[in-house]
Amino acid sequence: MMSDKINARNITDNEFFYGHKACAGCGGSLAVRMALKTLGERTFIALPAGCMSAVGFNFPQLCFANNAIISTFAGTGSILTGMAAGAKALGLKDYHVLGMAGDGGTADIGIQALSGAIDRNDRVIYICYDNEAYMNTGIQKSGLTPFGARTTTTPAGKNEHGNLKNKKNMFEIVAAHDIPYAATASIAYIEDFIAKVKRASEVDGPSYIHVIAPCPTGWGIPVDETINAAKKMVDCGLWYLAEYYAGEFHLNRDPKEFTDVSEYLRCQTRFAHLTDEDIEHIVEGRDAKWAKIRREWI
Ligand SMILES: Cc1ncc(C[n+]2csc(CCOP(=O)(O)OP(=O)(O)O)c2C)c(N)n1
Ligand code: SF4
Ligand SMILES: [Mg+2]
Repeated sequence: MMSDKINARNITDNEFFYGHKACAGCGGSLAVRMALKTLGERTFIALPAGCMSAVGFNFPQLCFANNAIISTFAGTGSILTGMAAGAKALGLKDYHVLGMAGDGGTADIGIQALSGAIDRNDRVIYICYDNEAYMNTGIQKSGLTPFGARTTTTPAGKNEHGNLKNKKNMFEIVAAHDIPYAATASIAYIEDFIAKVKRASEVDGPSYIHVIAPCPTGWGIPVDETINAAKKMVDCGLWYLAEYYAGEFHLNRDPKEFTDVSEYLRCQTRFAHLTDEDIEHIVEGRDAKWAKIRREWI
């Protein structure tokens, strides 16, 4: 897909999300900040219950320069439809309708509203910032929590080794709707993320971006390790950078060699309990997934 080049050098100096109360090193706040810098001031943003709305709307202080609203937890997709219809009815021109929801708000409680918005073919951009748990309420497991992660609802001890389920694949679930544009991203590969947000803004219909945004508080990493953790996740093959458009998947990055999975896992306290067998199981899952990707997408 073509789009005017926008990158870390020529992106605007204007800030649209500042003064918020996110923890130091919060990956989600970086995703919101960079998405809004890419899309600009005439972006109407909806955020459901979750960390980004909790830290962004502190009455009487609104931390968004844009027109921003908190949606119901389950309703991001449907509120985007309403915003798009409202803007059209007012005859507005040159604007974007953006939703930014967490992994719980997207893959669990908000999945049917998102599915409906895609089905209605509304011109809306939906970004899931994925920190792999319900962070705002104290780190509970979501449908996007990975295998082995310790959360308050998937404890780890002698007999239990954290979450027993694999992460849902929201990117491929969304692609199965035959959406005009979907992508995966990581805040560690910020130029790739920015370019994908720009492409999404050029689509005449719904678009979806799934961006990994580590949470130092929930992952148990130092606050200055957010980007490194996000990078390691891509480089060790537990996340991939891809797009879906015109009915096909496109892999954006195909590492010749993966970095060490255990190095990625062991830098986070949420995985501290994992045994060598657990890690072997995770590596096997990674290899099976990449074999399928390389067979079917390249
Ligand atoms: C209907 C409803 N159920 C539960 C809640 C409580 N709640 C608020 S934020 C949140 C966690 C959101 O998790 P996620 O979507 O992953 O976003 P994050 O907090 O991780 O940024 C929950 C459970 C709510 N506000 N509304
Ligand atoms: S708990 Fe995590 S996601 Fe929430 S504001 Fe803090 S770092 Fe960000
Ligand atoms: Mg979350």
